[in-house]
Amino acid sequence: MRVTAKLFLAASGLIATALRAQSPVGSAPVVPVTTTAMPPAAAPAAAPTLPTPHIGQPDGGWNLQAAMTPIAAEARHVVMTFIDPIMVGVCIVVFALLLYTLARYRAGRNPVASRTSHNTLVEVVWTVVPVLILVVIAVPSFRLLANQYQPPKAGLTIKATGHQWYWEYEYPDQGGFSFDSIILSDEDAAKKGDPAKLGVDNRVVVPAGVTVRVLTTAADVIHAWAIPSFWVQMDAVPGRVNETWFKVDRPGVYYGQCFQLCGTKHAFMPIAVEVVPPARFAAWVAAKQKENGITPKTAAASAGSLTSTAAPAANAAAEVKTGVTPAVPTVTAPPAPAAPDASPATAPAPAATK
Ligand SMILES: [Cu+2]
Repeated sequence: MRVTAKLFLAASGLIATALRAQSPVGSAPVVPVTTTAMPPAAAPAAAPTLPTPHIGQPDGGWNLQAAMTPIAAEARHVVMTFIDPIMVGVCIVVFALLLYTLARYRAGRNPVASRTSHNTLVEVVWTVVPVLILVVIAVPSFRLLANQYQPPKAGLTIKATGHQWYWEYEYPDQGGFSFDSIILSDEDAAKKGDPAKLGVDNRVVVPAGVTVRVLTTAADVIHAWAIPSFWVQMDAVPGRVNETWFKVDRPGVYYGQCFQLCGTKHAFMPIAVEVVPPARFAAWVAAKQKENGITPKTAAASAGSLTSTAAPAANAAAEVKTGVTPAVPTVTAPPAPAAPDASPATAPAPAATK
């Protein structure tokens, strides 16, 4: 028993040394988003964006998907360089102790069984060491959680409603148009360049570099809106609205799925998010508004409350596309509550947002 205790102590010392060597707590540099390269010049508005292999979709590997948002980069760093090594270390120690015990205390070597039933030192060690490990893990985990729940000011709000078994999207600040997003057959997905089982007929389109707030709800049972490469997963619950957010700088197509068992076709309601340059987003919004007979009343309504510096250009592009004379924003509503980071370009907040 004394030998076991010594082994335990040695093992916990090893873990402590390993943790110190890792030492990501406190000084952890936030890993930048791994891929910031922009694709070639923006394609014409009509052509759908093609996904990039291994980006924003499962690639059969063991690791988490490449991070496409700052939060995903931070989460990936916490998991892969911090929690994974601790898990591997714990497994090695536990299995080594198990093997040692099996060999050392086998019946053949111990004809007279030990009657030991209690060892204070060992009991203290196997209680304190796991507690310390959990405390060490808690520090970066809580920091990540806090960052996730302190989103920057949103530039665009979209609403995702889960149905059995498809998603419906609404753009409340762009005139409130909505559309359904339904899975494509494997043949149609291949034609469009989408991975099998992940392609949809209508993708969610959002502008690059803009913080997007996603409101999730459901019309029948509980679903969940999730994009692994964004580190976003939020339940969509009937009768209530949840909120999550993401900000992606790199234009491209990113896939997710419903993450809540919601019925027989749970696996067949994928999510495809197409991130496009702001000007192209404005053109897409204008086309959608035209299709739905929505006339943007003000410049602000055409591109919503995009707060990035690209917003004015986006508005202009939307006006050109719709042929709407940009009514000088007759702002009657008081300016939105002054947020410290509110840019002057966003002053004309859409009057009818809710
Ligand atoms: Cu679902």
